[in-house]
Amino acid sequence: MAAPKVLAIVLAGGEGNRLKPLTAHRAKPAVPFGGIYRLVDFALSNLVNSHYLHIVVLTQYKSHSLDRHISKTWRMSALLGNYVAPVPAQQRVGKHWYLGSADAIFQCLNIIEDERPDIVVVVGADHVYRMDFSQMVDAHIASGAEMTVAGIRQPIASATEFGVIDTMPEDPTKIRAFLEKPVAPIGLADSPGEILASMGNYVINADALVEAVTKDSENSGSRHDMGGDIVPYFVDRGTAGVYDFIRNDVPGSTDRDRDYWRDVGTIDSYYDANKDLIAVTPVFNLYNSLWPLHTGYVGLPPAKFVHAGAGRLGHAADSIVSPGVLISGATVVGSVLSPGVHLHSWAAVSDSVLLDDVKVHRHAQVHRAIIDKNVIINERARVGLNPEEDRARGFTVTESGITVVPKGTIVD
Ligand code: ADQ
Repeated sequence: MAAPKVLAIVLAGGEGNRLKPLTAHRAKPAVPFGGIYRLVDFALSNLVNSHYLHIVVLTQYKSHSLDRHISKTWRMSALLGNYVAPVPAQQRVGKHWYLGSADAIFQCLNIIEDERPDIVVVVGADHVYRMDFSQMVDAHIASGAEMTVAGIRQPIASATEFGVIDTMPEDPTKIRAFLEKPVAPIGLADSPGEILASMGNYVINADALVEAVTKDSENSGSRHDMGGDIVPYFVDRGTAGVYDFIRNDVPGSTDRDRDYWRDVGTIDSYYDANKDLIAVTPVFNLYNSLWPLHTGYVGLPPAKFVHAGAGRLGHAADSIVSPGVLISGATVVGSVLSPGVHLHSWAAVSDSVLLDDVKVHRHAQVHRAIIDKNVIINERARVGLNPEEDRARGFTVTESGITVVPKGTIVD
């Protein structure tokens, strides 16, 4: 059988409210992660590594930095007919923006009509993981389902964050019921403390998708949401299947990171996922060259460490240090430093994530904090050592005590 023609759609228009203030000026998929990446790079790397090279990225909310990143980083060979195209909301069907993720697809049906794919792979843009979508597509075709939803076990306490999948007892590859973010979820029969959560990734027969989102657009009671409305539509038709992520086997994965998938939807989960990268045996391994994670080349010089001695260390340990970083007589432990970060003598940074071009001046201290782009931390200033003081300065401090300093702030 000839390989099916696949079009990939990346849903990248979400607001990411719970990641504020990191999403105050950028869409969630554009949030920097792991030093040199943006969140959208994980979905796009997975698609490209799966050899799906016709990709549209539907953008909407504060999409400027996302569009710029995609256009700069993800240019592919148009000569070979491959592309990654950011598609902003265009109001093609009326004077309203995308009402939800299903409406985003409905408003872009012209792309499906032009491409005439057999299958559409629809993925979210705000998760950190490795996945070979071609394995899911193969399973989808073999199952005969019209729509297949990728599922992963998650703690039952997180059910309000996810679509929850209930499978048929006689055939666990078929979906019997699907509840979007239920408040009273029922645990799995073999593991009551867990649910099978939708990963927000779908494989759908193209003609069935066109019909589903067209009908959905005519339904005034719909929220026009892939999880809330389109998955239940296929469940009602009896043609929705589930693909258990545990089956996915990406080349080069280790036992430790094979099933890694993080929804970095909150400040705490974003912070924890960054920390996962710097564990001595990484929980998520960035160094798997068989499944490379692509991102923009920033054209910066190598990281440099200077001024050890006279009570200064000029070093970093258990940390990720990006190109263009300058550690001059400062000490860094357990942290992620993004491109262009400069740290000066006797500054101390621990258990923190510093985004692009942050400057930390002499004797300043930063602990358990996320410091957004272009922040300047002045001499002897302290961040993350006193939650009350940080809140009084207008910074967000999470329940677990992570301080977030918004983009461009000057901290004294
Ligand atoms: P959520 O992440 O809460 O749940 P949503 O906010 O719709 O759902 O985001 C899903 C994806 O769609 C994100 O990548 C987002 O950026 C994008 N998106 C949202 N609104 C959009 C719009 N108007 N235009 C374009 N893109 C848009 C979803 C599913 C759940 C599943 C979780 C997994 O609904 O069933 O469990 O993802 O995290």
